[in-house]
Amino acid sequence: MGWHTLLAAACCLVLALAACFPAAAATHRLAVIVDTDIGDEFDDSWALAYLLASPHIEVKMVTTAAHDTVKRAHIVAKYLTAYNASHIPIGIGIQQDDTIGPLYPWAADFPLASYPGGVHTDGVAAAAALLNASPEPLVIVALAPFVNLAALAKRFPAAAGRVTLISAMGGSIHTCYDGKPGPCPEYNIAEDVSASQALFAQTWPVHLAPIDTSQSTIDGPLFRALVAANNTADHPMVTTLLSSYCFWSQYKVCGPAGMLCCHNSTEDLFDPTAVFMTITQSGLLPDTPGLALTPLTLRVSASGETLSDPSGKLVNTAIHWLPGGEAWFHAAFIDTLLDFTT
Ligand SMILES: [Ca+2]
Repeated sequence: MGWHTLLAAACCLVLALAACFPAAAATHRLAVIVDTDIGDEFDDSWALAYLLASPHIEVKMVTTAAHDTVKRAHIVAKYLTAYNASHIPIGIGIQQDDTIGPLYPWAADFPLASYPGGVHTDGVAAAAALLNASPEPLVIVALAPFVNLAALAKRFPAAAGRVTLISAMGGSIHTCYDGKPGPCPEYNIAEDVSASQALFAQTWPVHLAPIDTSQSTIDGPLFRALVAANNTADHPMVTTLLSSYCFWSQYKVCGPAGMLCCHNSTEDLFDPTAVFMTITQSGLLPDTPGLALTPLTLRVSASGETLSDPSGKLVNTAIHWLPGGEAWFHAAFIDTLLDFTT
């Protein structure tokens, strides 16, 4: 019995879902560009793995966004190489300063210059060239402050016009962090308000996964399935993820048993929720319980709130889970990581 079958059976049992997973094989894949600020919070690392492991997604390029985008490119290159995906080009986004999170030393010595897929020093121009040349529609999965996307719209409007969808983590509608009442300034929106306002000024369709639905963690049997796969030959993705997660969390220990926190649960899964939204809204997984997208007209305030405004931008916003949707997401996320083989 394979991991997929095992976990599907387990999740059916644990979560009392009527049926767990559709067939993993996909006849068509959604082509995406991923824009990420990987290296700060760990959810980008989970999200990048989820995108690469999903049979429904084809990653065409990864661009790095916000603060030190060169250092982020080292992290992306190390992950893509570990996942046997080093054919995917990397675009270095707009460098703002040398700020980077705790994951960077994990990848600091990775040789960018010899990365097989190529590293573009002007990642915004590279994304524009890809958009112009692509024979298929491209979705941008936006997991970071919108610095690069605002630059894309300003510098390359024709290419920006070819974006079929921005599928983003961002915003706060009714709920703020840790269940507090919203709206409030959410990081991806508020970090660069002018960029977010520029994003909202474009005509491109936007799907948004706000804090309302995207702050959750996984622990318990599902997370233990990941830990059980750690350091096994069949699961190099899980092994890479957990080793980098433990590095990021500085090998902190939780509880009296001396367990590493990184072997106990995920951190908040903001960005993976946006990936789940991207997959389930693609039409490639009909009849999947997931996120209910509600058309809202929103504007970005000067302080970075996403406020209802009749004259604002129409944004399909994931403010509710369908019944069973969040449990389905958690199980499908873990299962996808476990099913991945290089
Ligand atoms: Ca992010």
